[in-house]
Amino acid sequence: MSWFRGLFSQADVPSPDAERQLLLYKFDACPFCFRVQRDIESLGLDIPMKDTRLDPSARAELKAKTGRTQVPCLFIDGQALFESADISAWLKNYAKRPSAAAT
Ligand SMILES: N[C@@H](CCC(=O)N[C@@H](CS)C(=O)NCC(=O)O)C(=O)O
Repeated sequence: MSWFRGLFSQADVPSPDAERQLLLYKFDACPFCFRVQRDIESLGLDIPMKDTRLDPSARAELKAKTGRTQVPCLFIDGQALFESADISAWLKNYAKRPSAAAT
């Protein structure tokens, strides 16, 4: 979806209109992560998460994949999306994907 890509500073973010494999890196004391987790809950999404403070290997994994340790970071089909506002906007669109209505 070309209109969608224009919303984000990060290139190659898969569009939210199809089923995607998601993984959120976060830690609990992070207010930006809290906001994303609150949105995930209110949207009724079930997304696997890794805590980079509780699990040093998760932090190392995030660093190895992206060169950064910043959270929240949402992996969408293996593509990293940083920035809580961008993540929340993507998730709000993802919750409206056509296949979500069928489940
Ligand atoms: N603008 C970012 C800020 C994210 C941020 O500052 N995260 C902090 C934790 S609250 C962090 O990951 N700091 C460690 C690091 O950058 O390596 C967002 O809205 O997601």
